[in-house]
Amino acid sequence: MTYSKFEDDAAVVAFVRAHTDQFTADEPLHVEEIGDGNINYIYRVKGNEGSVIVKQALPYIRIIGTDWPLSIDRIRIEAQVLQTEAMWAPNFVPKMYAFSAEESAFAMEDIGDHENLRFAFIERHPLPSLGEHLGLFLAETLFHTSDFYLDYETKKRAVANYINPGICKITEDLFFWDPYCDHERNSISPPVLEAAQGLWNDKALKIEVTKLKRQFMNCSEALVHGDLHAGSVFVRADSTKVIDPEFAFYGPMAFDIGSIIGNVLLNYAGQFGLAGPKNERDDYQAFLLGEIVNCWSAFHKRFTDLVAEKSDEPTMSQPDYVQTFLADVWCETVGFAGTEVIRRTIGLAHIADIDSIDDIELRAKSERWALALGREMIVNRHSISSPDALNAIALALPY
Ligand code: SR1
Ligand code: MG
Repeated sequence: MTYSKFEDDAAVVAFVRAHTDQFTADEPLHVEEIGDGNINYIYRVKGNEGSVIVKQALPYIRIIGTDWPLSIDRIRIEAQVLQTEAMWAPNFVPKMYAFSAEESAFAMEDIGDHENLRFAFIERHPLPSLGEHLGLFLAETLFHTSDFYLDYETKKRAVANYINPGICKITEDLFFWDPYCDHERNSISPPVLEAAQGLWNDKALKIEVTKLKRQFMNCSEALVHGDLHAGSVFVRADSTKVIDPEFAFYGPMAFDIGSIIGNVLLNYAGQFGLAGPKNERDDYQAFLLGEIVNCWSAFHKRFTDLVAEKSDEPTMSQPDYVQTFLADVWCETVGFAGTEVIRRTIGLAHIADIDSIDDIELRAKSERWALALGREMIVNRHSISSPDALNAIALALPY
């Protein structure tokens, strides 16, 4: 089958009318393409009152084109993951309305009353429940898709169902290889080149990154979101929604937790380059570090409670095992967070938190700070035993 982009607005409208009952038959619909992501096409379809979002995947990466082919099975995976997440964490994901394999597209709830977390961070919007919400989302989705909850057969069939090779290869390359060598995909600002070269020549670091890569490739622990950066989260003061699980697969729980914590720390780094009084920056950075603590605490507590309430697997439900397990997950979380911090600073896919700093020298200070923090997190993850210990490192690292 050949998959092609919706030809025009009428095709998007026809898709929505054929697959959902969100609009009346005679209601005029307006289509707007709103996607600013790297990979797919996203449309908002508005009626007289309501609206829906349509997402379409094509057999290649949108920002690169047909030179980088990518299986459209990712859209099937994304639709199924959104439905699985909705079973366990319904408040934290948009509702899925319909999926069509023929058009490699789905329609879902419009969460346009929320704003993207990346821009909320850059604007320093107050988000008092962010860490707690993310921790709960992670505990519910990761516990209920793991061996702590699923029986042996269901779990293994789920691992097979979510095999996502082309997508995982993107992460294997962009997180665990490109930033550690002089790769053509990297994007390195000239004043940061020397610091990047320091990483390329850092044998101890590269061995530790390879250990994390092995973990990413071989630890089929839970159905992870797989791309939990700030752009995949939408927020209001009282609500948090996680979108875009097209990178989902059975991987290490710590990869998700580390990805989002890495993004909090990247925004922390970007705060150094924002204008405004120092006390306001200090306050916002303190808020960010507090949300790392809140996220891990909420995850830890909810996961521990879920094991006590629902886990009957005889070995994993042994008293006290979960605390050993969570200590290991924290250690890996710190390492994966470090890889996210580094790859967003000198790899292919940068982030606005740092790239929007206009002054190249000021931006380079944030970038060098991020590289130093990321390295420390990867190499010394075994001795960074808690979120407080991690935050102490961020506070002590000179800018
Ligand atoms: C070519 S894809 C680049 C990045 O965009 C996605 O959102 C993932 O984060 C991926 O690494
Ligand atoms: Mg995405």
